[in-house]
Order: sequence, then C-alpha cells, then structure tokens
Amino acid sequence: MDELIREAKEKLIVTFKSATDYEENKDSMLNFVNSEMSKRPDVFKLIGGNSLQMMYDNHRNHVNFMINVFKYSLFEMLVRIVPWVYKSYHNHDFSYDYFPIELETWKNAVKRFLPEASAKEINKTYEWMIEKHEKMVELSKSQTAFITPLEKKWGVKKDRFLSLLLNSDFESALQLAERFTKSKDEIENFYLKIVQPALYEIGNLWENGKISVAEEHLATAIVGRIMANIYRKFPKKKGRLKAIVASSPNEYHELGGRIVADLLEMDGWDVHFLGANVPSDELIKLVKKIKPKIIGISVTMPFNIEKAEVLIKKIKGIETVKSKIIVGGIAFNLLPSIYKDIGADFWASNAKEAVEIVSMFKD
Ligand code: B12
Repeated sequence: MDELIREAKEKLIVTFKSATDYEENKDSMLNFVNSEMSKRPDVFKLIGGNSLQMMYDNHRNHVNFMINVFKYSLFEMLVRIVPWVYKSYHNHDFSYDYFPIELETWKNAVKRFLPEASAKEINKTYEWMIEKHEKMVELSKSQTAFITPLEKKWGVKKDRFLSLLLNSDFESALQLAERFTKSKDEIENFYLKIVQPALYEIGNLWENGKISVAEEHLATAIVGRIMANIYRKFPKKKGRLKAIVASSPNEYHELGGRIVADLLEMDGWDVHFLGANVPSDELIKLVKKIKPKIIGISVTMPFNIEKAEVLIKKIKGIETVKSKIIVGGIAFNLLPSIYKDIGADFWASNAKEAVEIVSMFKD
C-alpha cells in the first residue's frame, strides 16, 4: 500500500485546468459510461445479480470521487479507497473483471469529451489504475475495515449493544443505553466507545455481504431512537454560544454530526443540528440569521469533500458573519490535511476532540 501511494503521488499529476475540464464534462462522461457498459452482452456477468441502477450509482460515485481526487491531488486517498471499492462491490456479487472494463470505458469517455491535452493528463491516472488492477485485487483481499481498538470492558459492552442492534431489539438496547448514560462523561463514553464502534462494525458487516442494507438501516434507526431518548436527559442552554452542525450537501450520514451536536450541547453550546444533506443556500440563510460562533460540517463520503468546499467558501464569503468552521467525519479521518485545502479552520477526528477544540471560542 505505502509503495503504491508513493508511486501514485510521484507519477500522477493533474493540473487545475484538466481537473476543471473533467468536472465540467462529468454528465456527458457519466451518460457515455452508463450507456456503453449497459450495452455490453456480458454486463450481468460483470455485475452479478445486481440491477443496472446499482452500477449507475457506482459510476456516479466514481465520477464525483475522481473530481475530488483530481482537484485536490488526493492520490493517497485514491490508493486507499480503490481496494475498498473492489472489496465491497465484489462482496456484493460484482466480478473483479468489471473494474478494468469500467476504467477502460472511463478512459474512452475522457478521450471523447475532454480537450486533448487535458484528456492525456487525466488518462495517465486511469491507465495507472488499470495497470494496478491485480495489485488492487490483492489489496482488497487483505484490506482491514473500520476497526476501533477498545479496552476489554468497552469491547464487551459494544459487542452486547451490537448484538441487540442486529437482533433489532430496541427495548433491550435502550435499557443498556439507560444504564450507561447517567452522567455527562458516561454519555460521552457511550457514544464514542459503544455506539460509534458498533456502527462501524455494522458497516463492516454490510461491506462483507454479511448483513443486508435493510438490517443496516434498522440498526441505524434504533440508534437514532436511543439518541433521541438520551437527548431529552440533559439540560439545554439557549444563548450567545451558538453553533450549527450539519452534514454537507449530498451527505446522507448524519449520526456522527449528531453526536458532535449533542456533546457540544452538553458542554453549554446552543446548537442548531440540521442533519443530513443540507442544501447550501438554506444553510447560508440560517447562518446569516443566527450568526453562530462555530459551524460544524460533517462529511463521510470522500466524493462529498468538494461539496463541503463550495459550502465553506459561501459561508466565508458572508461579510456580516465571522463563524469558525470545524469539519469532521470519515472522509477527513482518511486524510486529515485536506481540511486546510478546502478552507476550514479546524478538523477533529471525533466528537470529544471537537468539543475540546471549539471550547477556546466559549469566551
Ligand atoms: C448508517 C450508515 C449509512 C446510512 C446513514 C443513515 C444516517 N441517518 O446517518 C445510509 C444508509 C444513508 C448510508 C448510505 C451510504 N453509505 Co453508509 N454507512 C453507515 C454506517 C454503517 C454507519 C455510519 C455512522 O453513523 N457511523 C457512526 C458515527 C458516529 O461515526 P462517524 O460518522 O465517523 O462520526 C464520528 C467522527 O467521524 C466525527 N465526526 C463526524 N461528523 C463530524 C462533524 C464534525 C464537525 C466534527 C468535528 C467531527 C465529526 O465525530 C463522530 C463522533 O465521534 C457506516 C459505517 C462506518 N464505518 O461508519 C457506513 C459507511 C460510512 N457507508 C458507506 C457507504 C459506501 C455508503 C453508500 C455509498 C452506500 C451506497 N452504495 O449507496 C451510501 C452513501 C450515501 C451518501 N451520499 O452519503 C461506507 C463508506 C466507505 C468509504 N470507504 O468511504 C461505510 C464506511 C460502510 C462500509 N464499511 O463500507 N450509510
């Protein structure tokens, strides 16, 4: 992995002009790739028993992810994410052969729709990815998923909570939560040492094809209900310490941001938590209205980093508001330094760290 990262960073260079050309032609390329791939007589051999829609979704995620890779030179992230993509799609019935064919089709799309010089530059990356196909297959087999190292006592509690989620046993999961959330510190531990690692494991089980999307949704819904119960327990302060926490546009993961929002609120902040996929313009209106001291933006999927950047630029452009922006979520945990490139003021790897960082703005 390290060797590949070094090689990718050294060899793959994309200028701003080529990255912009790629982004501007994204829809034409996407339509082309969808159409070419679905016309293939062997398409269902390549994508297994899945629907064409699942392949189209993958292509949309691909183009959005590559926009981020080219714009911010995220070649390290590319090397880290590709084996994961191979692994999770292969575990959901896609053939490994699908990937080089798909990449070759993207290469053709780039050649067809981009100006010659940009196409040449961008296609160096696609050629490199095709060349490294076997290596990526190998890496995808040894990829370790999202594992949180925990002390034994927390590991036991997390396992118990996880099994209740998997059995869809809301009542027992709520009882467990009630037992471990009697104080501020306990609530923090419950979220960071039980809920978060349990959800990461739910994701691993889905990635490995061991549970269905429905079971993953059920588990998430139970966690949402439990969080609502815990939220009612702690006193809320209204006042000058205003904060907004939201997931970026197109970001459907909201529980991480919600934990950040709740821990901030327990720490005395007056938090407006907006949840998933918040449209930029609506967020801007709220920022102008309440003028928060801090704004937290959550991004899980690397393909949404660019959306977060656009949002941050809009917020920083408001003359009447001087909010500090802190970002977090799995996308940044994979490559923390990117937060500076997109104009954020701070990054925190988890909710506890987020509370500590922004506490300097409490006075
Ligand atoms: C539940 C879930 C969903 C739900 C989300 C529902 C909801 N209401 O939130 C739904 C079904 C919508 C979903 C969709 C998808 N998901 Co999903 N999902 C998950 C899952 C299982 C749990 C997410 C979660 O809540 N984690 C727990 C929270 C507490 O952890 P956290 O987000 O990291 O948050 C902490 C820190 O990161 C930080 N933090 C988070 N936000 C912020 C914000 C600020 C300001 C700060 C300072 C800090 C901070 O503090 C938090 C608390 O400590 C994860 C597994 C995982 N590893 O997380 C997969 C996972 C994230 N999903 C994944 C994928 C692939 C997808 C989809 C692309 C699936 C698909 N094929 O459609 C879509 C993408 C949709 C989109 N456009 O966003 C992958 C991502 C892989 C990758 N390498 O990037 C994961 C990792 C699963 C896996 N193992 O493969 N998903």
